[in-house]
Amino acid sequence: MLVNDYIPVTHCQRIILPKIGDNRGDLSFIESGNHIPFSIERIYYIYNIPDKQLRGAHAHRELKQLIISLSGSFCVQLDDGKNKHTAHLDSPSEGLLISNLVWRELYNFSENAICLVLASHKYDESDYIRNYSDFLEAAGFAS
Ligand code: T46
Repeated sequence: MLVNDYIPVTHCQRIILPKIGDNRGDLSFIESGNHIPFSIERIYYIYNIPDKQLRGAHAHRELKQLIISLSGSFCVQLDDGKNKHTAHLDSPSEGLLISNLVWRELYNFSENAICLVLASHKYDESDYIRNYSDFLEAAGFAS
């Protein structure tokens, strides 16, 4: 049984992926509904990231995602409006599950970083919340 790490941000989790290694190298895999709690509708990846670049800085109304560092490393700060947590991703055999209504910021990308994202929905700009106050309101923390 795989043991996943608890993260104090609503429905977010560090997921330890299967890794099958032999003298030819390592192989990891991800199955919808088995290792991640959604069907994969889209895959995208971020690469050639300039030094000190920030990505993300938004939340999603419905979208759930699994983020993996395929190469190099980077940090992801998660914020559900109440709790914050920073994860450092540096292994292709670990994923960070990010639920909907979680503000995320990706930064500290290493020179060779490749960020792979498995997403529960196709791209839809209307699903984005790009203003932090709007995010707090949607998450139920409006002042
Ligand atoms: C997230 C982080 C980790 C598309 O046309 N299709 C796509 O599937 C995506 C993801 C983006 N785009 C377009 C929309 C923008 O014109 O590509 C451009 C850059 O997208 P964005 O500024 O949203 O990229 P990031 O790296 O800030 O955020 C992305 C995801 O959008 C977001 O869901 O969690 O990666």
